[in-house]
Amino acid sequence: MSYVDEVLAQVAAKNAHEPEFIQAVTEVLESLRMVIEKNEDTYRRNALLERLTTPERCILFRVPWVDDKGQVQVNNGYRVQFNSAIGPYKGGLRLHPSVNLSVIKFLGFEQTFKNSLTGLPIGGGKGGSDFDPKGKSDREVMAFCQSFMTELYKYIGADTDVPAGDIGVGAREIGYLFGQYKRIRSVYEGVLTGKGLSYGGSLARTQATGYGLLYLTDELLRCNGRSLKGMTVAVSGAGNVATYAIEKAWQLGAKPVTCSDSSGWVYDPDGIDVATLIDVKQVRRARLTEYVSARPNAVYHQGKGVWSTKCDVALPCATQNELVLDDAEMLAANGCIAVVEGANMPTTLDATKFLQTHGVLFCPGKAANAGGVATSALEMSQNSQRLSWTFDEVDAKLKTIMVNIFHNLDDAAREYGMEGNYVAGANIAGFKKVADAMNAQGIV
Ligand code: NDP
Ligand code: 2IT
Repeated sequence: MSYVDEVLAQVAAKNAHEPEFIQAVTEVLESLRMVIEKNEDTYRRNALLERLTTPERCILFRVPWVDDKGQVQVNNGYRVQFNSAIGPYKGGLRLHPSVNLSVIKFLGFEQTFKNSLTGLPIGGGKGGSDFDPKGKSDREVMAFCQSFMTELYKYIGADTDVPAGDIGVGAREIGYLFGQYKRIRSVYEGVLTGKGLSYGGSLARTQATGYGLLYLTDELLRCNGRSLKGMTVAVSGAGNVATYAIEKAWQLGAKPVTCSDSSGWVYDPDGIDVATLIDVKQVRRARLTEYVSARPNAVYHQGKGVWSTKCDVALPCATQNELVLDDAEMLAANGCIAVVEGANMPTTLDATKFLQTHGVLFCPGKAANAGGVATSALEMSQNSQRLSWTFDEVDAKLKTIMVNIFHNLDDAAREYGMEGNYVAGANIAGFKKVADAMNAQGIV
């Protein structure tokens, strides 16, 4: 049996109850076959793949907090410190009822490769809780965040592990988490990113994931003889990534026509209005039905269905496994030319394969959404320097990083005779730097 197959079988057996983690590992290891085969004996002897697929540390903890009725609630807290070969652990915190160890491990594993692709010195980590911020008062969210940090602070620090936002964690939650860390540790340091601008945040971090997604999409299309100008774009999600992807799509001459949340989706024939979307989702924290009330031509559909929209480019920006084989078939049949992932692992393995074999350009999230964490690393640099850069400076660095990421994937795929396979390109380019660093640091 090849070394890759041996490790895949081991990972599946050892993590049998963790489907998302097995899915992420399968995607990566399958596309590393050619790289591994070149050095199979050394890698096997050093158990490189076993080490790469086993988190350095998983921290699981109880998060008790008191709700507005005086009732004590208990949630599960997680921080998976996956790989610190190239820098301190770095990755977001997710607050969503679907969070479990499998989800956090898959995200931490992906983050390791993504962070490597940014070219910046950050290792991979992820955390979160099954706490649902929806429908909670500000006080309840604060109580949860303070309790979560009261345990988490023991394991993090500006040079150790630097969490940030993800689903359900935005400026409000980062503020409460930062306040509690500072209170307990009496240290004012860049221990979290995505901070508010008045206490060490970076300009353009809020926009970075969505903007970066579009910078990469623009370069991908340009290098394939196309352009975003005049294209119709279907976007899923209505949160941080989706909102600023929609904003940048407009700025680059495209027309974004959809967005979605966990209840339903919107088609706006005039294009999604960013100000209305921000008012509904960020200011009022309301459902997308409110968007349609403000935009008479827009149509609201209950449930799933965003990928049935005729579009040139599809940008899944909500959550994992939201674009399945049926969706891929519909997109291809409707003439979609590119699927670029804003979310982490939004496309299932069979849907990815279908798109790749039916002439649809496909770029995975670990490359396409890396602008968020890259800008987080820029926030860390600014905090260390005790300086802050202008919006345009950060945005220009972000754009350069995204264009470089695309060319790294493209070059890596070509080097191994898989031109246009950006999944393989991303995994190979991300893997090489981490593997080099792990080899250099001995058996740890
Ligand atoms: P937000 O919480 O801001 O928004 C998430 C959006 O996705 C919301 O519209 C939410 O709907 C929807 N959503 C979440 N879970 C589900 C679900 N299970 N089913 C259907 N819809 C769902 O999160 P972000 O925009 O920050 O994150 C979106 C994706 O991008 C995630 O995969 C995240 O890991 C990834 N990502 C985020 C980065 C960042 O910087 N924030 C960086 C890189 C990747 P509702 O409003 O109903 O909750
Ligand atoms: O998935 C991701 O890359 C993020 N949620 C952002 C992580 C970060 O540290 O900014």
